[in-house]
Amino acid sequence: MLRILAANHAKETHVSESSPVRLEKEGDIGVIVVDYPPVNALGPGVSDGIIDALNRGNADPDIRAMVLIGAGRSFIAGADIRGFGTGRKRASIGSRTYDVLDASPKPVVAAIHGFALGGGLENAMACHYRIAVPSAKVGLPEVQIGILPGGGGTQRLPRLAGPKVALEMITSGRHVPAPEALRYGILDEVLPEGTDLRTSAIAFARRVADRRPLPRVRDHAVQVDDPGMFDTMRKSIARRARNQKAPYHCIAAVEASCTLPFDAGIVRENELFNELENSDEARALRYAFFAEREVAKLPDLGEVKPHDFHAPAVIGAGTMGGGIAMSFADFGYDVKIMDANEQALDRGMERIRANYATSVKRGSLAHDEMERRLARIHPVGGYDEIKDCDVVVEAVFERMDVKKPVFARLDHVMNPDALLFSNTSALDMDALAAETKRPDKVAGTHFFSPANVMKLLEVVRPANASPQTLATAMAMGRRIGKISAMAGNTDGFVANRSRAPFNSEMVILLEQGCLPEQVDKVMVDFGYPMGPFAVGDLAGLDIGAEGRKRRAAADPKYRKLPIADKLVEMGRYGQKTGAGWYRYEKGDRTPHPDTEVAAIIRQVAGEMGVPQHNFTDQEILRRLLFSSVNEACRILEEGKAYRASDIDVMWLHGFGFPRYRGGLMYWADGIGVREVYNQIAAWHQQFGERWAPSRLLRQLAETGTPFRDAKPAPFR
Ligand code: 3H9
Repeated sequence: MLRILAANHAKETHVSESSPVRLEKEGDIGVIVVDYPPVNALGPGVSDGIIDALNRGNADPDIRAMVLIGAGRSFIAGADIRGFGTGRKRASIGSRTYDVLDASPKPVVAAIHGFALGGGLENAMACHYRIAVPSAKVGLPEVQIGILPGGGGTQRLPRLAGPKVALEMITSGRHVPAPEALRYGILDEVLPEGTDLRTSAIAFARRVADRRPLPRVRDHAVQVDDPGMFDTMRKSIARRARNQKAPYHCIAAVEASCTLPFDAGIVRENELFNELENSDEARALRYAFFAEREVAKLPDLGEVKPHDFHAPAVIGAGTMGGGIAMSFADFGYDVKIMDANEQALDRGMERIRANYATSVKRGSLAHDEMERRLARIHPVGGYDEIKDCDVVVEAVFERMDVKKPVFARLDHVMNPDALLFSNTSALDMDALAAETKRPDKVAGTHFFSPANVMKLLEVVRPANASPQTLATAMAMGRRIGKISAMAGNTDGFVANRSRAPFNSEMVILLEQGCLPEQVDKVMVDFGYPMGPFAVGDLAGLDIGAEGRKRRAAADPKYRKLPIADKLVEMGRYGQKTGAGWYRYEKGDRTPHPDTEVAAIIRQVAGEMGVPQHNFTDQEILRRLLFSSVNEACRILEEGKAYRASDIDVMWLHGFGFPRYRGGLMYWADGIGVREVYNQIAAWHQQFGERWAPSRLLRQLAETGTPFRDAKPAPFR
């Protein structure tokens, strides 16, 4: 049903009561407003609403041209991702918004602010003109959720921007800023800063209202300068796209734009899209997309507004402290950094400079941007100089007796409102908070190494932290480009605690007959960028040895790892000493399998009297990952994490778990909770206590409840 909300000779609004799209008349221009918060995804009724408004605009003799615009913070963020894989009804080619916009006899101007992504940009490209505000971003990010642009994007973008740009944009999914999109020809005009988009779009529509023929992207020719570019792209993505279909289908679809007429290209795009929508990879990537948004929600803390922070400080200019300071500087914050003595501070600043210089050398950072970032990092000589900062991240040596006095001192010097965060990766946050008279303003902010690169920020929640402190720590992470996830205050917190059994199991596998290179190959084939032994060599084996010593001292039942200890005793610390689990040639980071390591493994296994076994790839994979699934269940049953999907987010962004497998728990759900339980129970019989199934795992198996639906204990 239509009703007229407002009517005067200048502006009338027609809106169907339930439609998220309305047609407003501004004199001779029809303005089609998509109003479907929060980001105007093409949810239920949006596409039909656009078509309906367009038809009415075309039928109205007073309207000469139309504007398509989004209400709220964005143009259109793309198809509704929640609708994929649900068997939703899809319009057929010829009757989709893209087709109807393209065929409109009156010109339509897309007016873009915020984001025009996926189906949003595809609709914009089906319009006859596109204008944008300078802060707008456009892109076809479908590959990141395991599909391809299925609304004509793979055929129209090459016609507008050329196949080379289209290939790069579609295979990366990158959001392209409006000024860059203008250079590529994707936009017709970027408005001057501060101009009102709607007013300008209406004026633009009036200017072009009578121009004929209408410029239709489908009529452009595709200019192919380098026919070899498709194979070159296939080769260049081979490593990062292994085990995945979508990136290759994206290439094939863009290639089709160069070899087929427009309509046949659209049919080909549709076929390729249909092969992807329900693939395992697309399902896992959609799950990851929503898990990353869910992780920001703190369900038991109520509506709480984070503090605004402006002046961060970092204590400790070591590798972690330096990386944390860089994270602040990278996102525009002036940050103070201090250390116990001047030499350490100088060394820290040198390391920061060298890290930035490496990025400049690699071409990922412009030289003047490096200078700007460096200028934001202010080394300071003492606590007096940071006392006015509003958040402090402590990153001093990882020992309680070193951290406690730092916290006591900070509490003494800092403004009473300042928040005190610690980058500890395992120490008891309650004990640190107890050093202060403001335990409500203390929390853990555990960065992963290298801190300026890794996306995960684990926010650790001590018993007395206020909701606002926790919300601020979470928001701080997001402001500096991290994905913040809340963890309980338990040994190793959530990420490292859930990973710890994997770390033990990989060395125990060696005792039983595996070699490091065999385990690494299985994990790389599974999708990790590097195998766990190669990662160990990169991080330094001495670091893990410290942790094992501490745990063995605290727990007489602690499962020792004699092979790993032996390597460290021999001074094989990894890449930095030229030998670890692998050997390294001077100046080269390539790991080479080492017969000396194989001999040590045989010798220790012999001394321990462990029976030797030939492992299949699946056994290796499951031994490593199931051990962690079991521990993750313990974490949930103890109420140390909110959701199984939070643990998945931690594994994706803290440990390089392949995103197209969703995360540890999602992957385990793919196997099935009963099968996981049965295997763990069998290994419990075979290997003893370390494989005892957790209570939650048993419950889930008994009731056939997937991990993703597990109800953890209330957070504590
Ligand atoms: C596509 O278009 C296929 C086509 O080729 C057509 C094929 C036929 N759907 O991220 P935020 C929700 S595929 C459903 O926190 P931000 C999101 O879950 C699509 N929901 O905001 C969250 O909900 P909640 C291609 C969506 O400002 C809320 O909106 N497009 C969608 O940090 C706020 O999101 C994409 O892949 C969606 N498309 O970032 C773009 N988008 O509040 C995906 C968002 O309940 N979206 N939501 O947790 C994004 O990248 C970001 O959301 C965006 C805004 C950059 C737009």
